[in-house]
Amino acid sequence: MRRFFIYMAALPVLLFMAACSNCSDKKTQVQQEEYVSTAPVFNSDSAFLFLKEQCTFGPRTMNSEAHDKCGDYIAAKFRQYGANVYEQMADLKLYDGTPVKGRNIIAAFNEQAPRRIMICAHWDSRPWADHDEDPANHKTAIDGANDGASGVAVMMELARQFAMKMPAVGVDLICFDAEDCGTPEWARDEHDSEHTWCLGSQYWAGKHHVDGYVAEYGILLDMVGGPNSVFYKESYSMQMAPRITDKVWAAGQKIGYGNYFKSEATGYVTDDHVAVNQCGIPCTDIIASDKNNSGFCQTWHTTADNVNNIDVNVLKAVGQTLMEVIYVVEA
Ligand code: AHN
Ligand code: ZN
Repeated sequence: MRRFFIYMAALPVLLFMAACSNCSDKKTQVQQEEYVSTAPVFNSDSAFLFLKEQCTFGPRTMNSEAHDKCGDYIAAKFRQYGANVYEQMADLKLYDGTPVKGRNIIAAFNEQAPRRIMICAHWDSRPWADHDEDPANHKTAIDGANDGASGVAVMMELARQFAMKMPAVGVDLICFDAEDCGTPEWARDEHDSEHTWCLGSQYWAGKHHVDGYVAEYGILLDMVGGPNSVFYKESYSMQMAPRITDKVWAAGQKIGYGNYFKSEATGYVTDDHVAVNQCGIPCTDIIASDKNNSGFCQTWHTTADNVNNIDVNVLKAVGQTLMEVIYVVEA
């Protein structure tokens, strides 16, 4: 009788042990199928801090003090992380002929490397919230937390990562100026809008920061921090840089961000990658689109494009995908 009780008492323990070894078996099986990357971890909290710091200057509109100060901040950050920083000053003209001082900021890492790629984003913010639901805001400058600061913030976190571990491939992080001062909606009757966007990248395409500059390809980041972001394959990217687009999207999907990087196509977007492609460097555009909102995200060119409307998970998905491309795909 006593022995029976001992057996009974041991039974749950035995069952538990059996169940446990069973789970861990399953776990190892699953782990074997799951892809484990060797890329360092992209810190999206750090990227978010870089995003907030840019927005703290206020809207980085052309010819403003906030623009000057933020430009200095961007150049200083990249230098802090060991980049060789080039600055390109450009005399540009807005849609109505207003002269503005453009400043492209280029952070070069591992300049001796035999192969290099470029990652780019615009750093200026739109002077007019011409898509705001309140017409009273149509001439108010936007913070551009998503449209402007997000791409630069991801590049700054990449720079911080490069300082800790230099990748084998050379990388240039290019901050284009004057992307977002294209003809406002409220001036469209009197002014053409063609060629009024992406002024900094057009300037750079005509005159690189170093003579004879070459990169194998480029990746443009535009609005990579908005809530509910989905990145479809943009049509100019598919037309002019299909292999690069497929490579980046495949990397994102492989590391588990298939719900952000969708293989489906979307329309043509006039963006900084167009000029880059035209000067002979195939460049893809990672740009969030919202098919329910006639193109871009809800906060696009509104006063709601501020730090309160940023999703760090989106910064992470894009940043870690770039880490995969840089440290694994191009290793
Ligand atoms: C146009 O609306 C013509 N192009 C969109 C490019 C853009 C503006 N990206 C951010 N802001
Ligand atoms: Zn914009």
